[in-house]
Amino acid sequence: MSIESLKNKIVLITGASSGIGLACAAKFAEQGAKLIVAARRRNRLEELAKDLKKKYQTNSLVLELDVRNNAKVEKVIHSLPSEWKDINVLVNNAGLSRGLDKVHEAKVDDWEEMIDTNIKGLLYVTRAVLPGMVKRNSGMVINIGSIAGFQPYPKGNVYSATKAAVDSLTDGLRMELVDTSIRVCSVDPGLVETEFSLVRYRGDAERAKPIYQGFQPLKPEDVADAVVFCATQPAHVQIAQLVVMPTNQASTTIVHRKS
Ligand code: NDP
Ligand code: 8X3
Repeated sequence: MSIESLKNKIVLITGASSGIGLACAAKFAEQGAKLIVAARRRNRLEELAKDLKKKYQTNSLVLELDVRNNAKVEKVIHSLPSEWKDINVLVNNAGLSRGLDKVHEAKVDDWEEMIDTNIKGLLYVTRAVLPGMVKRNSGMVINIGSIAGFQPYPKGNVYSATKAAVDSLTDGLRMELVDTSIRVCSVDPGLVETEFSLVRYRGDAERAKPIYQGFQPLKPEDVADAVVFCATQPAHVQIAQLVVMPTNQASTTIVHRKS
């Protein structure tokens, strides 16, 4: 069965300034896709676009975008230049965790940020992009969930709930679009070494570092390979959910560390 080519396909990746999103941008570029890279840190995106141009002759469009701002999301998506309008693949990757606290001790602002980014931000971007896909009866939505979405862990309760919402929204969307050619999938990773923990602990590297020590965590490129795998299946094949974990991780709370 021949794989679906990504050559000249337009791929929008949110959270492309770091980690999994950045690795996805590179893998899609390698396959010949045209990239719309979105995040808040414009300088990083511009750096990425320059790199991809040099390595793969990729054309990229940089979107400085906070996915929590629905008015801005609508504005930038609806005013894309005509040659970038027909998005073929949307990778909803932008997301974060804040804090590691029991519900009765946590900061409400941390919850607001996670819920606003991981759930509402994903919905805003999807709401803006999906009508075009439906109109063309073509496209793919790939949501980055987490194993935390089906295996909540203590103190990561609210983050896990946001990722459960991502999986639920993914399933619901697939049902709503069953009479179309649009495919909807989630890629749900275990521990991936990115800036994720640094963000969770607000820049405290001493707390973040041990999370990825004593075993081999996933690299962002491993997850990007899974995302590209979903996006390159033949048109009649829909990978509904792909769970990717490090070999020495069995669940959110069971990680075998050597030291
Ligand atoms: P990083 O912190 O390395 O990357 C997160 C990305 O999300 C950054 O590009 C950041 O860009 C972007 N982002 C955050 N908030 C916003 C916002 N409001 N608007 C736009 N972009 C935003 O972490 P990861 O690469 O690990 O995280 C990517 C996704 O993978 C997340 O959804 C995370 O929940 C998920 N995940 C991560 C795992 C891990 O172990 N690392 C495991 C399972 C899932 P900027 O700050 O420039 O806006
Ligand atoms: C991120 C993985 O286990 O750190 O989704 O929450 S975990």
